[in-house]
Amino acid sequence: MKKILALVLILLFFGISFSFAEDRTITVKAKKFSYTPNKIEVNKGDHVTIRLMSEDVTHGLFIDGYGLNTKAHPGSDGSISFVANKTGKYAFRCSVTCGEFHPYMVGNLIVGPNHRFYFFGLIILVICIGSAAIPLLKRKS
Ligand SMILES: [Cu+2]
Repeated sequence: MKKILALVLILLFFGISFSFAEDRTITVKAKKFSYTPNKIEVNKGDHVTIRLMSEDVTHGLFIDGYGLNTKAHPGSDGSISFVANKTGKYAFRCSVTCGEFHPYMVGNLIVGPNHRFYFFGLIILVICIGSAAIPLLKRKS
């Protein structure tokens, strides 16, 4: 029983320190009037760095909901670093007026649930049920 408890604790420790969060660096290229990519998908808890590169004029990138902003000049990249602690779909838009179609320069940040968290939870649940069932099975035989 003590061994099983130790195993659960070790798994929890590894789960929390390694698997629940991932470092994600995404390079977004901005040019009149679009972003490439215009869809960024991460998981909740990820440490996200968005590097913004401009291919023509000065552009910005503002993330709704997170309230984060950066600017990129041609040859001088912008950068945003944050922890994706809110799930959902958030639009990001250009925060520097760059031309007539500037209001349409948008993309989406999608923060999904942390599947790894549930996966670890499931493993721990299986171990707990297993450890409870073994003494019962032994008693029967
Ligand atoms: Cu722009």
